Amino acid sequence: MDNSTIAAVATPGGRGGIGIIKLSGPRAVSIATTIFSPAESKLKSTPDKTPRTKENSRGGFQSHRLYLGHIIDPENRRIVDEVLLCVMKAPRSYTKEDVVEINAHGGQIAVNTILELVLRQGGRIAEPGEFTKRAFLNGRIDLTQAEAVIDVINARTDKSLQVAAAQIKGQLKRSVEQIREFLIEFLVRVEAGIDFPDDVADIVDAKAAVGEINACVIQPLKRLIQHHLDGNILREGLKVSVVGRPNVGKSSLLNRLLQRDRAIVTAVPGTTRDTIEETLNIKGFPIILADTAGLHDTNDPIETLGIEKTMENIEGADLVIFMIEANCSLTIEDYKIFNMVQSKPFIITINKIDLVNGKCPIVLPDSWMGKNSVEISALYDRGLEHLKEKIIFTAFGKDPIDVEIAIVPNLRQKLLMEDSLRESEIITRELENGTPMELIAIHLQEAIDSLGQILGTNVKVDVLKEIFSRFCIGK
Ligand SMILES: Nc1nc2c(ncn2[C@@H]2O[C@H](COP(=O)(O)OP(=O)(O)OP(=O)(O)O)[C@@H](O)[C@H]2O)c(=O)[nH]1
Ligand SMILES: [Mg+2]
Repeated sequence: MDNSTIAAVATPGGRGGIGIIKLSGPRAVSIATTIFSPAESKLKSTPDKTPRTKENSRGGFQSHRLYLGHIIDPENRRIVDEVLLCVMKAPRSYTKEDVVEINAHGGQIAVNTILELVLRQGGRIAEPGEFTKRAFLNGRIDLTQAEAVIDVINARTDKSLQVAAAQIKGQLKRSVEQIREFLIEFLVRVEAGIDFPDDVADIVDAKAAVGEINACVIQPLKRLIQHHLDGNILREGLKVSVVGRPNVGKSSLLNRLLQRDRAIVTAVPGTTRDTIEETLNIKGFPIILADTAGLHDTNDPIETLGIEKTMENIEGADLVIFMIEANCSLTIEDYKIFNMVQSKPFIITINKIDLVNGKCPIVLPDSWMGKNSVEISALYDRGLEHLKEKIIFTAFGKDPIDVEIAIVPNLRQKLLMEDSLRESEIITRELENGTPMELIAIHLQEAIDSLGQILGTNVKVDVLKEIFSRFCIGK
């Protein structure tokens, strides 16, 4: 176990009201004592209900209490900044180690100078995510909760945040633990069967075991894996591509949904050359909306490049908004684009409904009938609520993922669940075929290990490194 004392600036760079310097480790309090001069002359004299044992008044500081004072350079006694300092003593802290937080004024120079002083007194600069890594290594949180911390920091909308916050509370951890405990209990029975081969049929009832594994392992794992597919969109954002002929109003729609003039809009066909992506929040879901170059036959080399980008964007999209105009009959190009978007879920969006007094004269061909369609006016803000509902409905179905109860594994967790599921399915087949218990035990151990890696009980060092490298410094 690393015995160093780590330090970092926890607030983002630039000017701000406050900047926080965080320390964690065995020397955190003694470093604070060396560079902090309290406004009250005697730290110990401040009234406090906590019994004043040697332990909880270490360094003169009482735990979980804010002290006003100055950071002073011990070499020249120069005042660096007026600060509020808080000591959180082990184990009642984020990392379960002694933690000190210094709330300084938010200028970069003040914050960096204090960090430098801390480092000079024996602290070491923290790696990205190292505070959370210590919280994990010291057993305060499991790996699923540590990973949820990144999701909270990166949350794009309130729904994404709700899912991540539930995970920090340990919902995913509890589900995985429950499945794993069942498998461990079953392994104990299987091993007893190996030790007492004559009684194996009494110890392990193969038929009943198949049913139990199905109900307690296979079905719950399948549900969690499905949640990854549905819920990952909350983490990554739903990719929606707006495509159509030039001039149908794609950029106007982007601007209207964003409520600002992000893309250039003109009456000249072929205005948008490059794909423009922006993130917006539709009913709590993060949507990455791409406005694309209009699709048509052209010899213009710039437009051709733009059209190639549009095709790439369609390829990577989760959903396509296929836009046509209410005031023009369908063209051969519209038919071509219709065929092009067939591989994706799409919404036929008839724009410029204002130009036809709200009555769309376009008769959609039979083959287009029954497809999702909606009439809008991007210019006059008509039908957009309906379009938003269609986007959510098409992407998530009638019951969009219930964030109150959703447990959403990330990709790493999902892959390990798939490993465990595969092994569990092999086990049920082997039980049905009467395979010897020794072989079943091997697959059980594999299934248990994969779930253990999700929780972090037997995870490899390089995997940990990879997970925590995705954090920012100071967390
Ligand atoms: N009347 C009316 N005009 C619209 C509407 N939406 C867009 N327009 C007009 O249609 C023209 C083209 O709009 P854009 O948003 O630039 O169309 P686009 O599909 O992005 O066009 P390209 O970038 O060339 O592919 C502009 O003059 C817009 O003002 C609408 O709902 N009603
Ligand atoms: Mg455009």
